[in-house]
Amino acid sequence: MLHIYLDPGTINSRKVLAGLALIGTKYEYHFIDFFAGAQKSEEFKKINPHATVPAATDGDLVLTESNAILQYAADLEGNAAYPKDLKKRADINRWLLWEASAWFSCCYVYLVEYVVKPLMKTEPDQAAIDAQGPRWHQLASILDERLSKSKWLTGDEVSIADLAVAAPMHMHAAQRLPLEQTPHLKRWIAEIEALPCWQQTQGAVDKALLPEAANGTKSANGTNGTDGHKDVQATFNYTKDVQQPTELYFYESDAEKNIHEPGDDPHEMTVHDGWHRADQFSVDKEGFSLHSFKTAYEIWDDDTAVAKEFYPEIVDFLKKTQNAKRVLVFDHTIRSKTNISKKLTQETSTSQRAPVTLVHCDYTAESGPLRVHQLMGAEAKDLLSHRVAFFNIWKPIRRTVEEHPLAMCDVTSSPPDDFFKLYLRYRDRNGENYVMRHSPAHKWWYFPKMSPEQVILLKTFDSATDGRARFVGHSAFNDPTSPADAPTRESVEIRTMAFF
Ligand SMILES: N[C@@H](CCC(=O)N[C@@H](CS)C(=O)NCC(=O)O)C(=O)O
Repeated sequence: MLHIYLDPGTINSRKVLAGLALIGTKYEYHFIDFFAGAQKSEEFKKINPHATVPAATDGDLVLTESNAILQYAADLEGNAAYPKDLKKRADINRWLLWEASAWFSCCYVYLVEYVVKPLMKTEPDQAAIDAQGPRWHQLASILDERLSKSKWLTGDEVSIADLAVAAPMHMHAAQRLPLEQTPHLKRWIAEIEALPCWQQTQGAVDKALLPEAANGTKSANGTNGTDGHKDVQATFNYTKDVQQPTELYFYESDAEKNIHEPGDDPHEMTVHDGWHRADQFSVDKEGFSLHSFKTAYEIWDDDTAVAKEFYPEIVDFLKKTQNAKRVLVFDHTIRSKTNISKKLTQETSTSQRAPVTLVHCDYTAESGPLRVHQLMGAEAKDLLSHRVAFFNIWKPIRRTVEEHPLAMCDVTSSPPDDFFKLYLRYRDRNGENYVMRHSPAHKWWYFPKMSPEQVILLKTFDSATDGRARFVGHSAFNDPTSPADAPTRESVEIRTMAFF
């Protein structure tokens, strides 16, 4: 009888458990509490002198390598997950060796920094993550290339190599693995996650590393709770829906007196840390999504250069990720240190502004189409006869965001009725935004410590009225857990319209 000694919350243990479930091996299970250090006990070291999990025994055979346990178990049963054909087997073996010698250690850095450290209430080491980035991309691109050729790593059948290689990325959302540039790898890991053997073993992993997700419990306010999530309480400036119109003037005028200004209804709300399900948000459902985004472009104080050199990257990105036929980038705003003292309504400031701490959405059902007419002239009518959507791309610049992060109000928690108009009065024209009335049902999300290699996509208008998200409320907020000496948040927001 095969005996296995492991803690299902660790990468290599989970690999073995999922593998044995795939193969259908019978075994006797011995829990070794990794998080309590039981692998280092004298008693366990008699079985595995390396003091690591997993280990397996079968009579006098002792195996202390997860991949060797998979090979042995598959051979015990004579299983298709480890075929006897020499060439197929050699191909599987080389992936098993590659995983143990290269892939595991690379993915492990992300697990330690983004999952384990928050669990232990210590800060991730950004330098360690940055140092691993190029290696991760190099290794992931090799996997991606392989997976562009077949459904599974070694052909049409799932093998133990698939489970071995998937295990180091088993928390890929919480690990913040940048999967955007490797679409085949992303497709494959989703297929792994649909396997019954993987699903059966997910609960134990979540329980060990993401107790909040597993139990549905809330973390303590403002702390990195024992769950590894950084949910915080923060004030959001909603607007009272009064009889008179809500307005903002961007120039001095007598009419400005006695107006109803937005942001007069602050409420304390919970903001949920979205990292544990970062790749599951969608612009069509929650109204926003998170993507990795690499650019060499860096000159943010030259508007002409931004438009000429950076806008085309955004056009490409939206065409690829949203399947848009045509994309127009029409505006951008830099929120930076030098702009922090600028008033929201400062008439002369256009591309350089301070973060907005007002719950709002940039367009309304009327101002969206109007903007298409203003910018697309004679083509507008035809373009508007098909679907048009506006996306804001929000990207940290220069450094990781340490304060005033951006939060999004999940569209599934904010029905259209929660939005009403804010009239923007300019000297030469009127504009419209939506502001929001408060509701305790609103669910807020943010991605703490976003890096310049990540972007949030916000849907600010959609002409489609088929039930998909059309307007996402959002706001910068004062994160009470930001260190007092945190460097000022610097970001760029790019406004676009996409034609389908
Ligand atoms: N190459 C070994 C690695 C086993 C290993 O390093 N396991 C980790 C848990 S995933 C461990 O037990 N580490 C010991 C420790 O951190 O004290 C295998 O694949 O089984």
